[in-house]
Amino acid sequence: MKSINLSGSWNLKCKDKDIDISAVVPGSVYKALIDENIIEDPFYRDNEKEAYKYSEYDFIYKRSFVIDQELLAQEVVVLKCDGLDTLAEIKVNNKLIAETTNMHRTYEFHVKDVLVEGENEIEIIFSSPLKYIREKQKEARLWGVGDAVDGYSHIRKAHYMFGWDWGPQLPDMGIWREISIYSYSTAKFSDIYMTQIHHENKVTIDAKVAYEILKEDENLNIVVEVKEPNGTHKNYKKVVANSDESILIDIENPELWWPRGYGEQPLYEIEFSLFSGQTLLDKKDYKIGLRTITIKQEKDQYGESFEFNINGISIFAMGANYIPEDNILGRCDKEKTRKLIEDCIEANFNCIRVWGGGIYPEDYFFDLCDEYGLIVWQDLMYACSVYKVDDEFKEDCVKEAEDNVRRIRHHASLGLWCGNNEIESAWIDWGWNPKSKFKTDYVKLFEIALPEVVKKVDPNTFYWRSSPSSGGSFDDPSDDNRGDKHYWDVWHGLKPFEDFRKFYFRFASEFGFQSFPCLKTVETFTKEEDRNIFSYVMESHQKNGAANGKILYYLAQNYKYPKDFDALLYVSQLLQGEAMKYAVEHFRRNRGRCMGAIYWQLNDCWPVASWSSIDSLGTWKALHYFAKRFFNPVLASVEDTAESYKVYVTNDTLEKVQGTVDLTLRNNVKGVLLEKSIDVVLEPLSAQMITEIDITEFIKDNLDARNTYLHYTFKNNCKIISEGVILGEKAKHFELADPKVEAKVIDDKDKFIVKLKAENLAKYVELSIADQGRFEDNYFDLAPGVEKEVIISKNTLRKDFTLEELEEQLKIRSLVNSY
Ligand code: BMA
Repeated sequence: MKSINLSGSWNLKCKDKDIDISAVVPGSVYKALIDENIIEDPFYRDNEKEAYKYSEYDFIYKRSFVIDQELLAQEVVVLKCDGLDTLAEIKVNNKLIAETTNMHRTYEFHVKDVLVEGENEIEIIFSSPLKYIREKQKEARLWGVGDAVDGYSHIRKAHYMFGWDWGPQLPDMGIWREISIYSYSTAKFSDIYMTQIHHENKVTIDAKVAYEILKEDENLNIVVEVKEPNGTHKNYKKVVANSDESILIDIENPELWWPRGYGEQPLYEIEFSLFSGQTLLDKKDYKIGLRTITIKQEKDQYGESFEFNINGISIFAMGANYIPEDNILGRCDKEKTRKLIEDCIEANFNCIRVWGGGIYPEDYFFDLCDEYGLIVWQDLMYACSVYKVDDEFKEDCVKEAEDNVRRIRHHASLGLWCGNNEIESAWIDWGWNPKSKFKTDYVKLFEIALPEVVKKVDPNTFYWRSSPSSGGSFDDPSDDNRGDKHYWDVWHGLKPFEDFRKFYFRFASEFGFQSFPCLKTVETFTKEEDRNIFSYVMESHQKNGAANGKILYYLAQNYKYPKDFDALLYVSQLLQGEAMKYAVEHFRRNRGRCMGAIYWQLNDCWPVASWSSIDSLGTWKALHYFAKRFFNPVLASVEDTAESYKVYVTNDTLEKVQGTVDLTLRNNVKGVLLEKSIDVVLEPLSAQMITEIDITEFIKDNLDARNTYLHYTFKNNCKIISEGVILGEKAKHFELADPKVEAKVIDDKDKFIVKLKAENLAKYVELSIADQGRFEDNYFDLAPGVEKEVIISKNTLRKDFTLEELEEQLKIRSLVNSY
C-alpha cells in the first residue's frame, strides 16, 4: 500500500469576503481566522457574536500535491477524508468527486481517474451550515434545545457547535481530521473483528478477517503477530484461502484488563500483515485488553439492576460526563486530553460517559482510557432533539455508526454503545407532541436501524437505546428502579440537596450543579469592569438563562452573603461540591442497589459558568477535589438527620479492608462531647453502616446545633484514608471562629509539602498560588489539632518556584473569609 498525507498547510479563501489566508489541516476555519488575526479570540468577552457571523459565509480550502508514478500505478487509488465539517464539495483537478453532509463520517473516494502523475490540485468548498439549516427548517420544522441555533438537528454536525446550555454558538467548519491518498493492488484487508472467548487460564481470540481481493493470487498469506504485555512475541501464519475467514489465536495464562482500582491494564498488541509471497500488501495494528464487559440486568426486589460487569465482577461506576474539549476542535490534541484523563484518574474515576451532543472522540482518547483504565460509556452523537428520518438521512446515520463503531470497537475501555442522550425521555417528559410522525422516526433510528448496526459491526458490545432509559419502547424511560437515570430536580427543579436521599436510582448517569470558574479563569475573558456576575460579559458566559438565579437561591440556603466577586465565585464552587457530595455519598452508601454515579459534567469547551468540575483552562474547581474524596475507593460518609448521624464505610475494592472509624463530636464552647473509635472489617465490594449516634443527647437547642460538629475518619494502619466534618447546622448559621490556620512549606525534591494545622475548625480550606499548581487535596475541612500535609508536585506548577517564592505566593482562605 502506498500513501501520501495531505495534512499541513492549505490555502483558505472566503467566497463572500476578501479573505485569502493559509490554514493548517487538520484544523478549522475559525482556527485559521484566529491564527491570521482576522477575528479576535471568540472566547474573550462577547467576541462570540462577531465570530458567529463568519459561519454565514462559504469557504474554500485548496492545495496542490505531487503524486508519483508508483502510487498512481496501483490498481485502486483512494482519497480518504477522516473528517469534513460538514457541507463539503470535493474537487480534484477541477472535477467534482463528491458532496458530503456528515462531519462524523470517514469518506473514501476512488480518484485514480482524476489524478495525474506530478502536480495535482484539491479543492474543498464548505458551505455555511447556518444557511443550510435555515432552509431545511422551512421545509420541516425540527425542535430540540432552545440554547442552540434553530434547526440544528437537520445536519449531522456536532450539536454543541450550535450552542448549548454551557456552550457558545460557534458553528465552525473545515477539514477537521486527517486527509490522505492511498493506493493498492492485488488485495487488502477490508475488515478485522476480534471476539474474545474466555476460558479458565486461556483466552481464544477469534479474529474474523475479510479481504478485498482484486485479483487471484495463490501466494496470499497472513501473519498475525501477538506481543504480550510481558514482551513475549508469538506468530501465526496462514495461507489466505477465502475472502472471509476466522483465525483463532490462543493466549495462555492471559493477563486480564481491569478498570482502574480493580487491577492492571495490560494491553496485547496484535498486528495483522497481509503478504503476497514476501511482499507486504497491508497491515493493521490493534492494542486490545483481555476482558469481558457488559451490563448486567437482573430482576430484583426493587426492579431491575443496571451495572457494569467486568470479568464477572459488578462494579460501582464512578465518573463524569465528557463533552468536547474546545469549540474550536483544531485546538484539541493528545496532550490536552491526556491531562484531562489523568485528572479523572487522579480523582478516582473508573468510568467516563461521552455525551451524545458532541463528537466521537479521537482514537487517542480511547487509547488513553485503555491505558488508564476508564470504562467508556459511548453515546452515539444524538442529543435532546427530533430528527427527520427519511431514507437518505437514515442511510447517512447508518454509515456514520458503521464508521465509528468499527473504529472504536476494539478498545478495552469501551463499555457500551448508547443510542442517544435524553431523546426517549424527552418524548415522554418534555411535552413533545406524541402524535408527531417524528416519534415514529425515533423508533426507526434508535430502536431499529442503529442497534442493527451495532449488532452487525460490534456484536460483543452492549447497546442501550437511550440515556436515560428502562430499555426502550417509551416504557417509562425515567423509571427510578430500572435502567439508568438522569436526575435534575436538584438544580433545574430547585429542590434542596437533601432530596437526593429520597432516591435509590440503579445507575445515575446524570445529575449536576453549576458553579463559576475561579477568578484566574474569569480574568482571561473579562475586563475589570465586567467582573460582576450580572454584567453583560459574565452573562454572555452563562448559557443557562436561569442559572445565576439558581446559584444565588442555593447560596441563600447554605452560606452567608459573600463579601465580593471573588468570594462569590469561591462559594459557588463549594455549593457545587457539596451538592455532588450529597448525591454520590448517598448512592455509594446504597451500593448494590445503586451501581453508578456519573455526574454532569467533567469539562468545559470554553470559559463559562457551568456544571463542570474542571474549567476550560484545566483548572480544578472545588468539585474535582471533592470528587477525588467522594470517589475514594474506601469512603467514610455520614447520613445525618436532626436526630442521628449514621456513619458508613463503603469499600469499592476487591480486598477486605481493616481499619478504625474514629469519631469526635465537638462543641465550640463545651469542647469534646463524644469520642469513639471502632475497629472495622469491610468486606470487598460492600457498604456497611458502622454506627449510629443519637445526637439529640448532645444537641438540645439551636445554640448547641450552631456550635456542634462531628469529625469522622476512617484510618488504615493509622493513616487517614477518608474523613469529613458534619455541622450541626447549615454553614451560614454555624458559629465558625477564626480558624487560625498555620502553614509551613517544605521543599522536598520533586514536590513541596504544605503542613497545615488549625486552632479552630476551618471549613473548606482553599490553597492557591497564582500559577494554579495542582494540590494533592483542596477545599477540605481541617479539624482543630489535626495535622494535615498537602503535596504540590513540582511538575504541576507552570513555572519553577523557590521555597521562598512559593511561601510568598501561597494563599489560604476558608469559609470565614468569604463574608
Ligand atoms: C443534561 C445534558 C445536557 C445539558 C445538561 C445540563 O440533560 O444531557 O443536555 O447540558 O443536562 O442542563
